[in-house]
Amino acid sequence: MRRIMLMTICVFSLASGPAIVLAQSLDCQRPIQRAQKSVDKVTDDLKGMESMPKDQLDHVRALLDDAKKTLDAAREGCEKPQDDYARARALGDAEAAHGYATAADRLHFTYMKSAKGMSGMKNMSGMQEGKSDMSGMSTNPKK
Ligand SMILES: [Cu+2]
Repeated sequence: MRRIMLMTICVFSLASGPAIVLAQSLDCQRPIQRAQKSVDKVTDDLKGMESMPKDQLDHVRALLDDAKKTLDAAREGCEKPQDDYARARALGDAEAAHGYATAADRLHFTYMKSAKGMSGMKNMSGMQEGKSDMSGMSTNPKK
């Protein structure tokens, strides 16, 4: 009886937490869209960045490549998932892709911050004075 009580409480708290709404869904489409947005943003930000030191550019691109690769894997798994496990794997890949893109974005931002006065960096979104938040980094209008 006590065990049933505990289980009931457990199930209840699982169903009621705000973060749990996400945890209950195996939808991989929306995470893929989010990851694609992040990849697009980093790709856009890299335009006109040829004056960056090559090793830095390579590092950002390496992370961006990882993001693209995992995003491809997520798409593949999400398009025709055999079962919930496949769906969950696609979801994991999509989240990983978003993570790599975020890392690329932040690394780029970090490099840019320490390269003040470099020409060609003015177009980099987020480089305006007083902006340190990554979410405000992109100045390009949303496509
Ligand atoms: Cu830059």
